[in-house]
Formats: sequence, structure tokens, C-alpha cells
Amino acid sequence: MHTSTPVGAPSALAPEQNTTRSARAGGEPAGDRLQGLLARLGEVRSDWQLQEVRDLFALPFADLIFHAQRVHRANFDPNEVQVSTLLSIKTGACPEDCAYCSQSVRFQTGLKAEPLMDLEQVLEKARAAKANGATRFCMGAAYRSPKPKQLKQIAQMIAGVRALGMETCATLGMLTPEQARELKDAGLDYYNHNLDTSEAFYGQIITTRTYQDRLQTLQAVREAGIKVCCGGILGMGESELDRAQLLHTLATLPQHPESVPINQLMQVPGTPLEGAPAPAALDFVRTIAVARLLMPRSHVRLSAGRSEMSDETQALCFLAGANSIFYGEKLLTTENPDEHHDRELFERLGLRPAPLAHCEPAVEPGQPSVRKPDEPGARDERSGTGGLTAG
Ligand code: SAM
Ligand code: DTB
Ligand code: SF4
Repeated sequence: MHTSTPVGAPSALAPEQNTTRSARAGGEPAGDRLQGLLARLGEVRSDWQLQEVRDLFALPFADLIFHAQRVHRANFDPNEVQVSTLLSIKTGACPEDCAYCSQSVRFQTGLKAEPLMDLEQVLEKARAAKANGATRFCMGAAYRSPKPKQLKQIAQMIAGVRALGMETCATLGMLTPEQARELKDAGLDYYNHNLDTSEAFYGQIITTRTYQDRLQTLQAVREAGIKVCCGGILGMGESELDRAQLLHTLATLPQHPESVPINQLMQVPGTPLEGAPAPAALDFVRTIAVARLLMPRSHVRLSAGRSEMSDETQALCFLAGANSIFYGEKLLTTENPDEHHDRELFERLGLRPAPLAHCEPAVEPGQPSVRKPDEPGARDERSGTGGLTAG
């Protein structure tokens, strides 16, 4: 007797069909729609539909990781991880009310506020980061937006770090187009400004600036010719739809951010988000994989939260396409895995820090230089040298 398998039902007899069918919530994708979506994976697109993002989230886990690996390997050496080190150059007393943040003046977090650091102090930290194997130095300041005098001082820091032969990154809050140009002129390579979450959920996390403000800063940064580092945070009480919407917004910007940090909330006592449920590890991995598929040429950073993750979860994140981390015992104000542990993790996984030359910018959507995962010219694996070193 002939029997048919209902859409979505697993069938041991038809493994290929199973790769096209949803096993999770978020709508039952029609087989044709999903086939069309899978066929285009690897393209650098800015025309993603939200439903496509949801369909990727809904893939069976093994299929999602398989596709993420294919796309990752077509664009990057899968054993190389870009390494950045963070420094808080101005700490605390921030007027904004970001519900996750240790540095907001509105929450009693016990953090000691520190003024803008001296140039020489910053350069000393950058030299140490470089000696430890970091190729990018990211300077963070707890500002709503920098004042002209502060920007001039920070411009000197950027020029100084660049002169050490490192890539420079800064995260200083909102910028005007003029300020972005000033930073570009100083030699800034990347500006980090996160969307943090979906537009719909954003108002529950921050009330002192709007989503639109953030998008405007991103536009100013892009137009100044600075590479964009933009991502978000998981574990703030957002839904899977919010995560899909965040990634959809990032992947439909006129140009993909070159760097996409996916943070897991570092819970800070005294903030409104203290006690928020942590994301399930597999959901975090899933989000990394979807980011990899949506933005094939971008570096996806396994950002804050690694100290709360097992080595196995981190390994799954690298397998899912994460290829950038923060290295060093501290993020801005919270902890990161200790350096010894990270060196061991790299050794155990056979990972290497990416040399500077490999930190290529992402490609603009629509450009013909799309590498499909199985196409000739897709990136070959290479062996590298060196490793993370101790401070
Ligand atoms: N004040 C600037 C701003 O908000 O644009 C720059 C510094 S701010 C600390 C940079 C980013 O760090 C935030 O946008 C947020 O995504 C992330 N972040 C801050 N606190 C965090 C936490 N507790 N856990 C995870 N990520 C956090
Ligand atoms: C990003 O996305 N994560 C980094 C960086 N950009 C600036 C910051 C993480 C901060 C974690 C909380 C803290 O250490 O204060
Ligand atoms: Fe201030 Fe940035 Fe923290 Fe928000 S995330 S409170 S803007 S330092």
C-alpha cells in the first residue's frame, strides 16, 4: 500500500527530503520555498525576507550546522579565528539606561567610574595585546556620544594604536557624520555600535535613545568609510522572533557589517536584567549559524559571555561559523575566559589566530564576487603559524 509522509514529519526513508522540512515552530515552510532558500545560500544578499530568516532558524540542527559550515568554508579558513582585545578607556557614569549595562549611572552596580585614560596608558595596553596575539584593539567608552575634546583625545589614541601595526576599533556611542569622519581621518578601521535586539523589543531595554538613532550612527560610520561592527545580545528576555528580526535587520542593511558580534548577556548585579533567563546553549549556537548564513563574508564574533559557556558550546559556535573572539581576561567591565584557558581551547580545537592580512572586509551585497560553497575558487584550507601567547 502506498503511504505518504506528511510535510514536516521525519521519514527515515527519505533523508534528503527531511533536510527541506521544518522540525520546529515558526511556521511550516513549504518545500519549494525552502529549496529556493537553500539553493541561494552563499550569496551575499541584502534582500532577505524575515520568513527566510525564520526558516533558517527552524532547520533541523544538523542541517543548519551543515549549511553554515559549507558557507563558512567557502569564505574563510575554518581553523582561523580573528582575535581582538578590548579596553575600557572611559568607564562608568554613563547617562544612558541600557538595562544590561554595568556602566549606566542609573543602576547601583558598584562599578567605580574612571575618567578617560591617558594616551600612554592606552598604548601600553595595546602593545601588550599585540604581544599576546591580538590583531585588533577595541577601545570602549561609556558615553552617550563623545564631546569634541574627548574625540580629539581618542583620535590620538587611534593614531597611536594604528602606528603599532594593529587594526583599530572604537565604541563610543552615537556619532554625527562629522565625528565619524574625524575618527576615519585618525585611522579608525572599525566602529562598534550594536543594534542589541529587535526594533520591537528594543524599547524594553533602552529608553534614552532610539533604534533609529542607532541606525543613523551606523550610516554615518559607513559613509565615513569606516568598517562597521554591529550585532546584539542574547539573553535579555527576547523571543526567537526578536532574534530573527535582529539578524534580519543586520543582514538587510545596505551593506553587511564586516563584523557581527553576538553577545550573551553578562549578567550584572544591580541592573534590571540581573536574573534574566540565559539562552539555551543550542539556541545561541543556532543564532551564530543563522548569522553566518545571512552574512557569509562577515566575521561573526562569539563575543561577551564565553566565560559562562562550556568549551563544547564554544566549539559548536566555531563549527557554526563564529570566527572572531575577544581575548584577554577582561571585556570592558566584566570577565572573559582567562588567557591560559583560551590558549588551551585553541590548541585542543586546532584553531589559530588569524593574521592581519586575513581580516578582509565583507563584500557589498549585489556584487558578483559571490562564492557558492561548492564553487571552484571557494577558499582552500591553509595552514598557519603561531598561536595565542601569554601576557
Ligand atoms: N557606550 C557605547 C554604546 O553603548 O554604544 C559603547 C560601549 S557599550 C558597553 C558596547 C556594547 O556592549 C553595547 O551596545 C552592548 O551590545 C554590549 N554590552 C554592554 N553590556 C553588556 C553585557 N552586560 N552583556 C553583553 N553585552 C553587553
Ligand atoms: C560588543 O558587541 N561586545 C563588547 C564590544 N562590543 C564593545 C562589549 C561587551 C561588554 C560586556 C560587558 C562588560 O564587560 O561591561
Ligand atoms: Fe552607556 Fe554604552 Fe552602557 Fe548603554 S551600553 S549604558 S550607552 S556604556
